[in-house]
Amino acid sequence: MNLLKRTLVTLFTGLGVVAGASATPILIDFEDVAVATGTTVSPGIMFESGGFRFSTSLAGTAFESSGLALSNDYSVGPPPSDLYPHSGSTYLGGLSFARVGVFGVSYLNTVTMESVDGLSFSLKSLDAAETFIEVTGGLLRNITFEGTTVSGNEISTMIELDGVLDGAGPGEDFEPLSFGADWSNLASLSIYSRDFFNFWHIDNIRLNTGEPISGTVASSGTFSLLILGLMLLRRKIPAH
Ligand SMILES: [Ca+2]
Ligand SMILES: [Ca+2]
Repeated sequence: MNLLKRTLVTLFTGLGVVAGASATPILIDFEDVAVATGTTVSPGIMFESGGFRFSTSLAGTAFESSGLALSNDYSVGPPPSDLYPHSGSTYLGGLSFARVGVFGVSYLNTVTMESVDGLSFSLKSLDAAETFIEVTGGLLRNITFEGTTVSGNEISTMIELDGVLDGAGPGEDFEPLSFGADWSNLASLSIYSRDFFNFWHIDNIRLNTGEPISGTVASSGTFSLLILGLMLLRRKIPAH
């Protein structure tokens, strides 16, 4: 194979790595995590579901086992003393913040999700719900979502929940939330609430995975190959 042919093969192979990437739809419904019906468990500071890793920013604090909760039709008592949402399945809960005593130091709990395989992703939709616990006196009313793109840009939205929560059994506790095209090419998604001291809940996260995040490096590598190829070709062409 002569130099020109070798160079072209190398270039097209490199470009093919980038052009071959395609979006893959994913549903994260948390059913791949074993949680017995009627219970809630702490997965610790992180867990994996649907090829994604979920972690809490409370890791390293005295509250690190409180940041994440996986519940499956869990209910402490009959309404209105305790109302956990119902989705007929397992869902993820995130504590809004942890605090030392009633007026002590507070730690905002941010739950971050990212691809285990280092893939970028586009968030499409998810189901979200609140919790009401009468003994603590309040209803968590909003959730904030913050996406960080592969290129480092950030996108954020705070969503007011509908306040509809009737606890165990079929109901309308969870509401569907949709995300537009701006929520594409994400490297990570962070979820938190600065609202009332309580849990927010999500289930059925729909997204499309894309290129490996290191694909941006691959792209750079492809351009390096292009420059190298042009240099080699230039050396091959006799000077006038
Ligand atoms: Ca589920
Ligand atoms: Ca609701």
